[in-house]
Amino acid sequence: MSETQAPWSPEVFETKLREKEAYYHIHHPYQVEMAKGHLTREQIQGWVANRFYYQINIPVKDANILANCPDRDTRRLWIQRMIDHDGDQEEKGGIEAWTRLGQAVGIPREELWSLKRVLPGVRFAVDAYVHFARNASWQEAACSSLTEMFAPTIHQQRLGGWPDLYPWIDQEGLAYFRKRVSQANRDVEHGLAITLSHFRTREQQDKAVDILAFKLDILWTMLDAMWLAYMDQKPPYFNIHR
Ligand code: AHQ
Repeated sequence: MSETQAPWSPEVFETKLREKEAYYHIHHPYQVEMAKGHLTREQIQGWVANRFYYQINIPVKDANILANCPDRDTRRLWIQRMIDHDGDQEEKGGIEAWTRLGQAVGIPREELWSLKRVLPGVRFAVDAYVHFARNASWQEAACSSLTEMFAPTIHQQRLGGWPDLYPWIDQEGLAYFRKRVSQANRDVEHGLAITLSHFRTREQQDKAVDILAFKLDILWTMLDAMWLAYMDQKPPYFNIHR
């Protein structure tokens, strides 16, 4: 049907993308309970250890986008995302900051990096994101990063809430969220420009909205796996006694 419909204007297209905020993982019960200060130390640690797998795969995802992108001007901008996470000579980077967050919630560096706590459901969701970025066009993969349109709010929610809600967490560990607010806004500006200019026909625009929904599924599914394991106390094979 959409192939015969007139394309949305850029303004309407952006609105359609932003309307997907309703499905953002800030609304997942795990994040809702976190924002209320209801999580135990184990539930916070489980979230930090599992999100670490997402964080270390973001630069791998972005490297796949760069590898697929023949446009130098795009690459010159996109490569900054890898540096933001991997660091460079000046900055230690976001992966190091997340390691600091791990230590702040009581997970030693070696344990976090061992990935021992990463749940199968989280691993599959994150790997699906990396595989998508590897196999999709660089423009489709850029579009999938636009869940970050909604990220500044969730970072600010943690920065504003955790000091009072989780006073046992060393606030040094929150540096990652502080840095991410401005980085996310800059990334979204570039990702949105690519998306609004690349997806022209109504059919392509519908596809872009579906790609964003796919990425929202990835974020939601990660938290589903964590809910089962850390809230319901039903980690994989919990009922198998050998
Ligand atoms: O810390 C996050 C981050 O670096 C990124 C990169 C971006 C992408 O390329 O998909 N998405 C993203 C996100 C980060 N943090 C998440 C959070 O809840 O802390 C949000 C997530 C996103 O919205 O996709």
